[in-house]
Amino acid sequence: MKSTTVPKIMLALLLLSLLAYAVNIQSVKCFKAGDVNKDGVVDVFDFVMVAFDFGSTVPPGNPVADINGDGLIDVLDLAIVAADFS
Ligand SMILES: [Ca+2]
Ligand SMILES: [Ca+2]
Repeated sequence: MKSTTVPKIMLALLLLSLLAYAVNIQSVKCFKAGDVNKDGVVDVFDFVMVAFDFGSTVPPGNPVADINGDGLIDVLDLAIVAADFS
């Protein structure tokens, strides 16, 4: 009966693949709460998205503009954008 062993090169490739996967996981973008449009930066466009529906309830306002999730798009949501502004 022939014994089957995994060549060391295969183990090395497996370890390299796992390492590359782990590095890739760590490079996933973490969006700040104020990044309303999820483009990776908190800037004037995020302010505009909140300002556009300012004073609205959700719905009909855009739910992503209600950053704190209280059902009202107001100064508290703008404050979150301002706090995260880059
Ligand atoms: Ca943004
Ligand atoms: Ca809100």
